Amino acid sequence: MRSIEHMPQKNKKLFFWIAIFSCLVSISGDKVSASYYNRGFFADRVPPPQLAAFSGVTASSNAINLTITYPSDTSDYEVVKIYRSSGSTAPVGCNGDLVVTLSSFTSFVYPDANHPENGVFSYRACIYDKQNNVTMSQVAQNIPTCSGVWSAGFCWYLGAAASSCDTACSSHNECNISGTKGYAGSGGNWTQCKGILNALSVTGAYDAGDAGSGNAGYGCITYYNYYNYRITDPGTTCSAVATDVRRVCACGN
Ligand SMILES: [Ca+2]
Repeated sequence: MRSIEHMPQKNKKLFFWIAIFSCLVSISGDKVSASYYNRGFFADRVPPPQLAAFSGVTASSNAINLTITYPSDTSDYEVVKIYRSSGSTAPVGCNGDLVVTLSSFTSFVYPDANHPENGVFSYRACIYDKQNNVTMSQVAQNIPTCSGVWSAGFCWYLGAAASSCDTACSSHNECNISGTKGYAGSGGNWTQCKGILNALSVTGAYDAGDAGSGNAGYGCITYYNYYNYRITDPGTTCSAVATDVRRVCACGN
């Protein structure tokens, strides 16, 4: 067989164009190019396919069930990491608290029982392939149940007179100290306390604002229909009982 150098000029050109055409054919077909990727002929720069579905729901006290539905083809999946953020703002990128790392891909319900408090949590799955290409999933968010008044990420109740928040929340999945103290009580501010009082339809009473020490840890309260105020010190507790006043309590649901 003659080498290329000894071909007539016409044959060289034909040989050249056949070679170019063959290359184009082999890299244009999806299947062909995928097999080249898989064999490592080219670096895989194609991120894995999206999850088919991703959702969350409050299941029980401090437990959120995440339903993870995989696409029909997970051959490009190497690992799936699920991240969580507190509140309704989703994790930005693949950051936040790592909830779980998954390496087998059968659709299932993952119970997240390690989140810090009741309330809204947002989740995002990051799907990696072998080359570390990543696809960020849809955002999943638990939908909290609240029989009281939902505001600022907490479920609020107005306790009865001479009732602690532990009592007010006894049939509502416990007193939530992050809301009771941290948002409306001693850890929050008067504007937030007043906002929740208004949300609870406590109107017509005089807004006395912040009040100092000397009382137990009542936090945000209304003194019947005369005064609304916030005890700033000592720190608000769930157990404090305030004679003659009604406490603002964040509960679990
Ligand atoms: Ca890939």
